[in-house]
Amino acid sequence: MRAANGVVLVTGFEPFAGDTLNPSGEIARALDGTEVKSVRVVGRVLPCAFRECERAMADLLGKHRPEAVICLGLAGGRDGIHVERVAINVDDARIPDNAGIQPIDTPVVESGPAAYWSTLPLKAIVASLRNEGVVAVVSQTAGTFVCNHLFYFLMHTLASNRKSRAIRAGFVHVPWLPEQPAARNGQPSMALAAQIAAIRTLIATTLTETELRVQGGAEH
Ligand code: PCA
Repeated sequence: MRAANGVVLVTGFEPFAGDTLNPSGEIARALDGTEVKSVRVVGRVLPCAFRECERAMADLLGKHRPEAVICLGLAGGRDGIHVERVAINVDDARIPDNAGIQPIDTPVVESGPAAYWSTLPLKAIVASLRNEGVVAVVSQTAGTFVCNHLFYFLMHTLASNRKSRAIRAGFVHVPWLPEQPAARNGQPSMALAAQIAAIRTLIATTLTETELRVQGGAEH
């Protein structure tokens, strides 16, 4: 049985790299205050900055004590919903973050393990999305920018405390919105309403799927 007043935390990011829109933040905003499987969604938009997003995440974990955490980010150029398998212990930024910081070959956590697996039910999520006609895959890299940084920080924080180790958590990359310039120039995109519906399905699967398959296996 799940505790009453359960909360699932969904985060997205503010726009970055000169963009005016970030679908991940729009999804978090749209889902805030809604319910999925009788669990309340707390949706928040995080700063796209290495240090500030850590602080914001730590505050949210302490304040809401969520039973699951799903972080979202934009991966322009990717097709469909990409459920990330692994967070790696490196920051290697091609561009500065929104605070002007550009770490190169720097660990996310000094002396932390090389990587953490997502604890979301990856294959069940992909299956449930495909079942609804959504393009979805397990992705093997969340990159080395702010998204991977937040993902690694989240998993490290949860793993570091016995009480939070069982919390399901992971990262999901979403594509451009059709109205964004890159999409107008032919890159893959998905309408916001479809992205929101897909993330609702993903949350429902996370809350109901009890079996966690081996995370390190090859993709099929
Ligand atoms: N995408 C970037 C950072 C913020 C976002 O939405 C990334 O993939 O790292």
